[in-house]
Amino acid sequence: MNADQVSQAPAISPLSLAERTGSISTAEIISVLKGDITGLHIKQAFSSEVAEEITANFIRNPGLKERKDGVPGQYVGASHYRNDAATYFAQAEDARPFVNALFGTLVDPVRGVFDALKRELHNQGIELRLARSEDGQANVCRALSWSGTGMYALEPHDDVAQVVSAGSNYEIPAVADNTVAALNFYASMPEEGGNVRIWSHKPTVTDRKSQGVETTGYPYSAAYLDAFPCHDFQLKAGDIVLIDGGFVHGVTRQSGNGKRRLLLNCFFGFARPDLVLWWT
Ligand SMILES: O=C(O)CCC(=O)C(=O)O
Ligand SMILES: [Fe+2]
Repeated sequence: MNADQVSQAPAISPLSLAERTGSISTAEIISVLKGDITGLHIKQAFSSEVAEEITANFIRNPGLKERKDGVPGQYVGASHYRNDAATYFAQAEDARPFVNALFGTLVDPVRGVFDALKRELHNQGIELRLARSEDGQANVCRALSWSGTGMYALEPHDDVAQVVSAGSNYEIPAVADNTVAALNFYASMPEEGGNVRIWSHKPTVTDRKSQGVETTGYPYSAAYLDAFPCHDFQLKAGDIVLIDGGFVHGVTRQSGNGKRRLLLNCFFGFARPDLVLWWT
C-alpha cells in the first residue's frame, strides 16, 4: 500500500478545559490564544445588572434583525460569515450605534476585556486591534440569540472554515494558521439546555471537504460527530466562555418557559507574531 491509499480517519484532538468563578484574566486569554487551553468557562464573570441591561436593550433594539444566511437566529451587529469584506465592514459601520446601545449607560464588559488584553499584549510588543478595510472596521462584539428548533439551537460547527475562506480584502485569513479564539458573554439563559457542547475534534481541510462544509464549517452531522467525545459547558447569565473555535462546537436545544438565550460574541487571534486581530 502506498501513502496515498492510507485512509485518514478524522483525528480525536484532546480537550484541555478549565473552569472557575470570578474575573477573566489576560493570562488565561493568552493561554487560549497560544493553544494551551481549548475551553475556559468563567462563572459569574460579569454582573447580573449588566446582563439584564444588555438583554432589555437587545429586545427593544431598533437594529435587531433576523439572520438570513441559513443559520436560524436573531442578532444585533455584523457577521463576517458568508459576507465579502465590503459588505461586512459596511454592515459593521451601520450597526455600531445599535451595538453601543446594548449597554445603555453601563460599561461594556467586552470592551473591558479588549482594552485589558490590548494593554497586556502591548507590554509584550504585540499590537491588538479591530480588523479593518477601506470600508470600515469591525465592532468589538455582536449580540446573538439562536432559534434552531432541532436537537441543537445552533448546529455543530467550527469557526475557522469561515476565516480560511473569508476571501481577499480581509485581513483575517492569516489568523486561521493560528488559534481562532471565540469569546462569549452570556447575558440571558433559558432554564434548561442551551449548553455549549464542544467535541474532541479539530477538523482539517480534508475533514471539512468530506463533510461538504469546506467554506462554512457548518453544520457537522450527528453521525460524523458520534466518533468523538464531547463536553458540555452548563451556563448561567453572567458567565463567560472562551474556546478555541477550531474545535467543533454547538448549542444544545433550549427549554423552559420564556427566558431567551442571548450572548455577546467576538473572535480574535494572531495574524502575525506581532499582531492580534479582533472581529465579529
Ligand atoms: O451561542 C454560543 O454559545 C456559541 C456561539 C458560536 O459558536 C458562534 O457564534 O460561532
Ligand atoms: Fe462558533
